[in-house]
Amino acid sequence: MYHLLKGFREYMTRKEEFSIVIIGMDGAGKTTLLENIKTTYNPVPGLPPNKITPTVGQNTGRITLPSTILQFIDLGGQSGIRTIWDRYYDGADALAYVVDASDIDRLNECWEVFDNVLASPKILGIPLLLLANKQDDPTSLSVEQIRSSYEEWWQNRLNTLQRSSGSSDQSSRSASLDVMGISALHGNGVRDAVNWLFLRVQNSRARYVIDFAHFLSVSRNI
Ligand SMILES: Nc1nc2c(ncn2[C@@H]2O[C@H](COP(=O)(O)OP(=O)(O)O)[C@@H](O)[C@H]2O)c(=O)[nH]1
Ligand SMILES: [Mg+2]
Repeated sequence: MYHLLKGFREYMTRKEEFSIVIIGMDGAGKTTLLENIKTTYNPVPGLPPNKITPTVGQNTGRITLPSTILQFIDLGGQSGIRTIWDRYYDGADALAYVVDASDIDRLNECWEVFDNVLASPKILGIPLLLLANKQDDPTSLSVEQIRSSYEEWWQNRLNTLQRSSGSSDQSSRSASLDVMGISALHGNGVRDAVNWLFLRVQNSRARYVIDFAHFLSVSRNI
C-alpha cells in the first residue's frame, strides 16, 4: 500500500506531458502558430515569421506551464504529406486544425481535408479545436462565418450524397465543435487557444486521477 501511495503522490506532483498535434492545409499558418506559441511561452523565442519556410515533415516545440508540459507537433499540410497525419493521432492528446480564414477560394478543399480528419476513428475522444487563423487580415471570415461555412459545406455534402445514416457521429461532433479566432502572426487569441488545449488535456488527466482514486478505495476494501 505504501508503494501504491508513494506512486500516487509522485504521479500527482510530476509534470505531466501532453502532445498536441497541429494540422491544416499548407499555408494555413500552422508553423507561424507554433513559433508564436514558442515566443509567447518560452525564454528562447521561436522563429520570426519571415524566417519560416514551408514545412516538410514536422516541426516541434515544447512549452512548460505550472503543472504541465505541452509538446506541439506541427505537421506539413501539402496534399502529398497529409496521409501521414493519421499516424500521429494515436499519440495525440488534443488536435488543433488551423484554417486560413482569408483563403475563401480554398475553403471547400479545407473542409474536405477536415472531414477526412473527422472521419478517422482514431480521433474519437480526442479534444479538437478549430482555429480560424489570420483574423488580423480584414478580408478574413470571422469565427461565426467559418463555423457557418463548415456547417453549410457539411449540409451540402449530406444533400449531395443523400445519406443520413452513419453520419450522425460526425454531424453531432460538428455541432459541438469549438472554433476560436486567432492571428498566429500577431499572437491575438493564441493564449486563449493554448488555455483551451491546456484545460482540455488537464481534464483528461483529472479523469485518470479519479479512476486511480477509485481504484485505491476499491483496493483498500479488498
Ligand atoms: N496575415 C496573416 N498571415 C499569416 C498568419 N499566420 C500565417 N500567416 C502567413 O501565411 C503564410 C503561411 O504560413 P505558414 O505558417 O508557413 O503556414 P503552414 O503551411 O500552415 O505552416 C505565411 O506567409 C505567413 O506569414 C496570420 O495570422 N495572419
Ligand atoms: Mg508549415
